[in-house]
Order: sequence, then C-alpha cells, then structure tokens
Amino acid sequence: MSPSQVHINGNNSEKGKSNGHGSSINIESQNRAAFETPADGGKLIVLTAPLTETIDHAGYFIQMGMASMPIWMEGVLNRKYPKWRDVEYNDDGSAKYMPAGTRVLEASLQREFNSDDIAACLPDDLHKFVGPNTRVVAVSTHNPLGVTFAAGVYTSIFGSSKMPINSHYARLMFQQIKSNPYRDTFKVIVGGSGGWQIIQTDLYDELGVDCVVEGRSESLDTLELFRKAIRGEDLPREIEVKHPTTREGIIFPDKRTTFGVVEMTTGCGRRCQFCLPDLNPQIDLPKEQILKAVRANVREGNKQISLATEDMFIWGQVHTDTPFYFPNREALVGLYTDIVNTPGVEHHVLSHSTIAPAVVDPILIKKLSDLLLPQSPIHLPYLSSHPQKKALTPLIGLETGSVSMGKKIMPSKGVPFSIEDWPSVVIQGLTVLNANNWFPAMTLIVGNPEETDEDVMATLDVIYEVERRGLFAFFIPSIFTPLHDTRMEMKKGVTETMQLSPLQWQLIMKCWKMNLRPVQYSWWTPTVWRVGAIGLWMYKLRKLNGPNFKWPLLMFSSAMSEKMMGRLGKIYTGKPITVKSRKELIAGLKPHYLQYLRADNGDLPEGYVAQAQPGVQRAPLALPVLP
Ligand code: B12
Ligand code: SF4
Repeated sequence: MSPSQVHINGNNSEKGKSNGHGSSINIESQNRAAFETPADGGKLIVLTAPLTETIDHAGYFIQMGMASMPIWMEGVLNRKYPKWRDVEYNDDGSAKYMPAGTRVLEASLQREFNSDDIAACLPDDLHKFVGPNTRVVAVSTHNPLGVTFAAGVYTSIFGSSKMPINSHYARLMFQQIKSNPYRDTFKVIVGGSGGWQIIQTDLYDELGVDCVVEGRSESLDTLELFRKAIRGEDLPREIEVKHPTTREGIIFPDKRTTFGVVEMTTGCGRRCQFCLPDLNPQIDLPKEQILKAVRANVREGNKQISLATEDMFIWGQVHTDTPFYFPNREALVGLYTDIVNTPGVEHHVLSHSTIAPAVVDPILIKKLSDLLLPQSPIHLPYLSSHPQKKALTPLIGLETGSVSMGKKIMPSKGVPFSIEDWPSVVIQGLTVLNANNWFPAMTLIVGNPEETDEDVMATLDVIYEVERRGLFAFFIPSIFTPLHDTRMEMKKGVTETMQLSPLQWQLIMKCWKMNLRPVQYSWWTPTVWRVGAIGLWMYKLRKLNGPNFKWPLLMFSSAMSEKMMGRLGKIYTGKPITVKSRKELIAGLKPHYLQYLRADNGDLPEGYVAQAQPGVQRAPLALPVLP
C-alpha cells in the first residue's frame, strides 16, 4: 500500500480551521490539496511539530495525558476537552504558537536565512507552505514514539505500548510529510528532546526521516546541516551538535510558544545517573532575555507563561560563591515578581524543581506562594487552603524511597542533605510545600536495574508515610527507561508490565489510589471507581498484565480493606519510618554548609550564631562562629 492510500485516524483541518471532531483522515485527499502548489512556490524551510505537542489548550496535563493514554482512549479526551484541536493561526495560515523548541530553531535559522524563507505551521497545513521551492521540512518533537518513561508504562498497562495518543499524531505528521508530492525535493530533519526515539527504534525509513539532530539548534553545526540540505547534499542519519556553554549562546525567540514556555535554565547539577538534561551545561539565563520572551508571548496573545527548567531553584545561584543547592531567595523572588507583573500575564505555571530547596529555605516557598498562587490556573478544591482554592503543581522527582537504590542512581538528589536522609528530606519538603499549597507531581521509577523487593518496600514505606501524615502529591510511577546517552544507557530494568513483581505493581497502584483521593469526595465516586476498575480488569487487564496485577488492582479499587489484604498476606502494608525533623536534618549537614543557611528559617544548631551580610546579594547570609 502506498502512503497516499493510507487511512489514519486523526484530525483533518480544512483551510487551517479545525473540524473539531477527530474524524478519519485520508492522506490521499491531503495530497490532492497539496497539488495546489503554494502560490509562491513554497518556503525554503518549513518547520512543524505534532499537533498534540503544539496545543496549549487546557494546561499541561492534557499533553501529559496524551503522552500516556493509548489512542483507543482518545474518545475520553474528546469528551472532556471537545475543543482541544482548536489551535490558532496567523493570517497566512502559519501557526500562531509552536513548541518552544520549534521557535528557538526558527530564531536560530533566522540568523542565516531570510525570515520570508521560513514558515512554521501545523502538520495539517504543510500543503500551504511546502512546494517546489522547499528544501527542508524540519520537525521538532518531544516524545514522538512514546518510548520514554512515564508514557510507555500506562499505554502498556492498557495493552498498546506503542501507540499513545501523542505517538499516533506524531506518526500521522510523518505520514503527511512522507506523502507530500514534493517529498523528493526536500530533506526531513528531526530534532527536539524526543529525536533519540527515532534513532533507537531505527524508524528512519518508516517515518521518512533523513536526519536526526541531537542537540541544540543554536549550534553552528546545525546551521551547516541546513545549508547542506539546501544544497541538496546527502545528510548523515544522525548528528550530535554542541550545546552552548554560555548564557549568551542561548537564543530566545521573539514569538509565541506553546504554554508560553520560556527557558529559565539548562542543565541541573545534581548528576542523577538516569538523567538526560543533566548532561547539558548548567546555565541560568539572563533575566532581561527571559522577560523579553515573556513580553513577546503576551504581545502575540498568550496569557500564560511557564519557565522551562530542570530545577527552578538553581536560577540566580549558578557559578556564584554559594553552592547552587542553596537557592538565591532574592533573585528568585525578583524574577517571578517581574514575570507575574508583566502586563498581560494572567496565568503562570511552574515546570520542574527539586524538593531539597523546600527544606533548605521554607520562607522562599512561602514568598513564592504569595506571589504565584493568585496567578495559578490550577484549582484543587479539596486540597488547597487558598481562598480561591488555587494550587501550584511543579514536577519533582522522588524516583525511589530506598536509600540504597538512591545511593546507586542519584547520590546527590537531596544535596545539601545526605542521600541517607532522602526519605526525611522528601517528607519534610512535602510538608513545607503542602503548607504553602504546593501539591507537586512526583515521579517515581519502578523496575530500576537490580531493584530488590526491599527497595520497593522502602519506597512503599515513604508513600504510606505520606498517607499517614495526610500529605499530598500526585505520584507518577513509571518503568525504568534507559535513556540514550545517559549514564545508565546500557542498563536494563523491567521492560514489560508482565515482568512486574507483585510489590512493583502494588507501588504503581498505591500511587494511583492515593492520587485519586481528592476526586473521591462524593458518595458515588468510590463505587463507580471500584466497579469500573474491577470490570476493566476482568475484561482486559488480567490477560495483559498477568497474575501479579490481581491483588494490587483489587487494592486500588478498594474491593477489600488494605489491612485485611495485608493480613491475608496479599499486599505489603508498609512500616512506619523514622523521619528526621528539619532541625535534625540541618544538624547532620557538613559544618561548612551552615554558612549558607538563612537564619530567619530557624533550626540552626545551638551555639551557632548567624550573621547577616548586608549588601552581598549572592554571598552567604550566615557565617559560622569559629571556636
Ligand atoms: C515544558 C516541558 C513540557 C511541557 C510542554 C511541552 C510542550 N509541548 O511545549 C509539558 C508539561 C506538556 C511536557 C510534557 C511531557 N514531557 Co516534557 N518537558 C518540558 C521541558 C521542561 C522544557 C521543554 C522545552 O520547551 N525546552 C526549551 C526548548 C527550547 O528546548 P527543546 O525543545 O529541547 O529544543 C532545543 C533542542 O532540542 C533543539 N531542537 C528542538 N527541535 C528541533 C528541531 C530540529 C530540526 C533541530 C535541528 C533542533 C531542534 O533546539 C532547541 C534549542 O535550540 C523539558 C525539559 C527541558 N529543560 O528541556 C521536559 C522534557 C522535554 N519532557 C520530557 C517528558 C518525559 C515529557 C512527557 C513524556 C512527560 C509525561 N510523562 O507526561 C510529556 C510528553 C508530552 C507529549 N506531548 O508527548 C522529558 C523528555 C524525555 C525524552 N523525550 O526522552 C524532558 C527532557 C524532561 C526530563 N527531565 O526528562 N513537557
Ligand atoms: S534532579 Fe532531576 S534534573 Fe537534576 S539530575 Fe536529577 S533527575 Fe536530572
């Protein structure tokens, strides 16, 4: 069957307007439209990204859901968000907003090529811009095949590990490019944080991709690659290009981005073994540039901003005299004040952070809450004490509650605190965050290489401790994925849900049971949930996920009390852990770290006299008194 005969379920938009009901699309009809060659012969370079990675409807969670839900569940999303496909357009049919990576690529290319020769559009509009003049179709993608962590696992539970909704739409986009009548005259270059998935699965030919670029568009090597493509020369299948090492090397787009994403930092510094972004240089980006990009978003109609980072708390403390894990309170409060006070910014959403800074500087969390809560679009009525029930939900890695596993895969995750204290840092950090209406989404890795039952039980102990203390986080367990190029690239963990042990299943299902607490307040929800979960298990899931899934699923659906299941020996009910207080955690710090703690947070050791140093912005705020 030729690509032009392929029928793919998805969206078909006419003249740049969405039809809004996700009907079946016939690539052949798209091809006919494509024969109406763009009047100007098409753009030299056309940029695109999957529809599902471009939408900024309904907040972050919709895209995260699409990364995890299998395509057969698309109807659920359609019912909940009937307008999710309604994207906006510029007058010429190009996209009003695109993912930040696409926008940075566009700005990077504009250093060399004329703006009039470049267009950024949605996949359904490619025929408006691709013509005989086109030499490159450049694709930016975040997660095209769904083989990354926290995405594959959920579709695989439901039986279709290779086709999350996002992946379906990414494949649809590749088919649209592949079947374009001018395909022979342009090269397809793919980049973005999900490019490695194409390299790993070797789907170049199936997807019609000539070259995958690993790295940033700012690199001069990226520019050279585009020049080569324009000259019609052969491209390498895979190319690694360098990441800028200075603040000045990072380019900020002057256009609107999906979700108003503006880069805040690159790299991290905590050196977790499984982490990809940590391999990038640790850079905090200049405030003036960030604010300029925020204003560009507002100018083009965006009301929401989100600063992209691996850890928001390092901003303002990178390469200063103070270690980056002691946040620079004044700098952070100053930055966020200016963001939320930018005229036109109505909403602000946090991206990623770590948890130790909440223990290091609880007053910083309080100050940021005062500033950011009023502009958070997220409401959690059963959790938040804010008058309008607003909440902040940064993404934070918990990964494991096991100290011995922590030592292997993320020894510096909790610095300045020792990884030995990781469970206490998590509980104390979450206590500070919840008190300030931060209810983070916390990721966990299940099936780490060499993970033992003891490791899983230790993680369950932390989860049960969170429950006992009435704390709340959205726990998002995912199955270990050896990400390309990371320090754990060659390691092997669990690869299919069938391989999960009863304890690993229990951890996954316990997390989801706890996540549903805030929605189970009506009398009927738990019943519907119970019946639905058991029904789905009987119908499909028991065959897919094997016998180890049975009791965890019954626990999840509350078919029987957990105590009873524990007594029957069917599940592990956790044991209380000793949680150190903040004061005890501080007492265990290396002595020279004390100078970086803020006295106003209290809990400093007896006999330790803190001295403020007025006028020194980035320097220590408390000094130890030497004996
Ligand atoms: C903001 C963000 C989100 C947002 C918004 C995404 C969006 N569509 O805009 C939300 C919350 C929705 C999201 C969701 C997910 N995300 Co996310 N996200 C990020 C974050 C924090 C920033 C991304 C960003 O815009 N960066 C700024 C831009 C400029 O960087 P960039 O996209 O990498 O682009 C640069 C290069 O890649 C390159 N480039 C980009 N495109 C192209 C194209 C070409 C042709 C070339 C040559 C170069 C090039 O040049 C750009 C700069 O010069 C990153 C972490 C990070 N710091 O990057 C994680 C990150 C990308 N996300 C990640 C993950 C895992 C996910 C989810 C799967 C999580 C989940 N389980 O739900 C989903 C997937 C969503 C989907 N649609 O499938 C992982 C990616 C792992 C991977 N792919 O292997 C990251 C790295 C986080 C992490 N710490 O691991 N995410
Ligand atoms: S804390 Fe997060 S971003 Fe930093 S190295 Fe670890 S996993 Fe990566």
